[in-house]
Amino acid sequence: MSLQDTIPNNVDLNHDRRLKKALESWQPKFIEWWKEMGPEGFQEKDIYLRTAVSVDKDGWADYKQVKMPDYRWGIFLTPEEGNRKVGFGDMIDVDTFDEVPGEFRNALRRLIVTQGDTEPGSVEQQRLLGQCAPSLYDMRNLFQVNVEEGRHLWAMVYLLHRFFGKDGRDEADDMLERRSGNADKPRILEAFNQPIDDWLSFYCFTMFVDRDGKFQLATLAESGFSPLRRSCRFMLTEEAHHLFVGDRGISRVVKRSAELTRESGGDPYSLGGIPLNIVQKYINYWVTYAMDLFGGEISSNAADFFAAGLKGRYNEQRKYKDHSGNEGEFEIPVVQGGKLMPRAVPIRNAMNELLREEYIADSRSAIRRWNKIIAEEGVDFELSLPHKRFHRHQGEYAGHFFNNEGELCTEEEHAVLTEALLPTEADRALVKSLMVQVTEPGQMANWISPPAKGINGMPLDYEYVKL
Ligand code: BYC
Ligand code: FE
Ligand code: FE
Repeated sequence: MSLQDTIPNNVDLNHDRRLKKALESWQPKFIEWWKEMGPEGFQEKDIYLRTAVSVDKDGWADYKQVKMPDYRWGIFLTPEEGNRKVGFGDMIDVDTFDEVPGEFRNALRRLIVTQGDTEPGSVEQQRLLGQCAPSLYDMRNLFQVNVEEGRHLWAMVYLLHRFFGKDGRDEADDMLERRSGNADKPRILEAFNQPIDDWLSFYCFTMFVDRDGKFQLATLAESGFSPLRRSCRFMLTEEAHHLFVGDRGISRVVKRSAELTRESGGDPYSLGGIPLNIVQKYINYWVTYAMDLFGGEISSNAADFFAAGLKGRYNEQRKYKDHSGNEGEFEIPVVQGGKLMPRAVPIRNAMNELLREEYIADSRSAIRRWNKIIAEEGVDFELSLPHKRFHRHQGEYAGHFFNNEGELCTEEEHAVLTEALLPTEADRALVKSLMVQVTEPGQMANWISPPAKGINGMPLDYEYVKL
């Protein structure tokens, strides 16, 4: 573990001088990008942040007040485990690879670049949110998420520099060139080009888009390419906090909205709260973009990744007996002659859909918890997940129109549904009108209820950001 180095790491950078030099020349470009595209207006403030300082199960994190540009972005891989065999695909029981096999070079590079590109994308999307944070507690959580997404970029850039030579260095530079939402050089995946300019969007994003991160990272954490597997394992420990921020954020909004719905007799906005049907629309919006992130329902890319032992299934080792992925088929409805018809697809080609199903099940359990909160307030309203075919831009269902029951519909019907089920300009304006920055320690904006407790055992009214 080299924590004092300019780049904290547990990959023995000191013994690879060329790599170290290459990363040290990328570092100032990263910092420049961070200052330009990271959280606006808070770079010189002291923030109570957690920094990764080791990969031990207990106590890998150090909490203290730091300025974001001084955050110790480092390279951390979980330790090599005992069993060092590829766990699935065509190479089961072959030794895991510590170097990139030539025939998988392009596939691996694509996976790493796609993963890496999301990280700075999310930081860019969230850069103005500090200015309307509902509390110092939330503001700090936002910045914590942001610095960790920055570290996730470092994790992927390390792999690019270490294993992909000049191509890898070029890709690492391009990560700092693309920009969320930019027409000429957008981020690769569409969810990372959608604006996030209010906190309801932020919570939905960390709940539902970071959750795609959890599932994608989990499949890469099964990878036969050891450095990728070990990088993603450690990223997952940080990801848990991002999901916490999203899940609890929505819980707190839902609780406050339900309270104000009850108190106002059905018009929470009159008391400064967000109507629950608007919360539902925001959920629909972000979940449908998250559905796209799993890629095509039927994908030869996914089959190739699996065959090569690069990207497994969720909980591949724990959940499945057959790891070849050659047994059985998965039925996927496809559009044929204007109708939805079942098609039996070999499991390997259905990997994206299997993962999407895992994601849906995970998200459903959160929806159930939120509905309990609403019921406890005595309000008659139920949240739900949108149908996986509704409002899709990628895969089998893109280019067709589906209603929220998953049935084909006409373009006109779809336009009406879009208006009813996705945030309108007026909805967005309403939410935005409630976004006011609250800077008094311990105080909350009126539209959200307080969290159950503070961070790392600190009181709720601790000054998490010193303004
Ligand atoms: N937008 O065979 P297909 C996270 C492209 S989130 C735009 O259907 P495949 C985070 C696709 O690239 C986790 N393009 O899909 C969260 C392909 O293009 P080419 C991110 C898309 O390849 C919050 C074509 O369509 N990690 O970490 O099986 C904050 C056909 O592709 C989209 C990963 O995604 C889209 N949504 O699967 C911060 C893991 N979907 O090759 C961070 C790495 C597909 O024809 N990536 N396309 O030009 C992958 O595993 C796969 O690339 C995907 C796509 C699952 C994304
Ligand atoms: Fe991340
Ligand atoms: Fe994340």
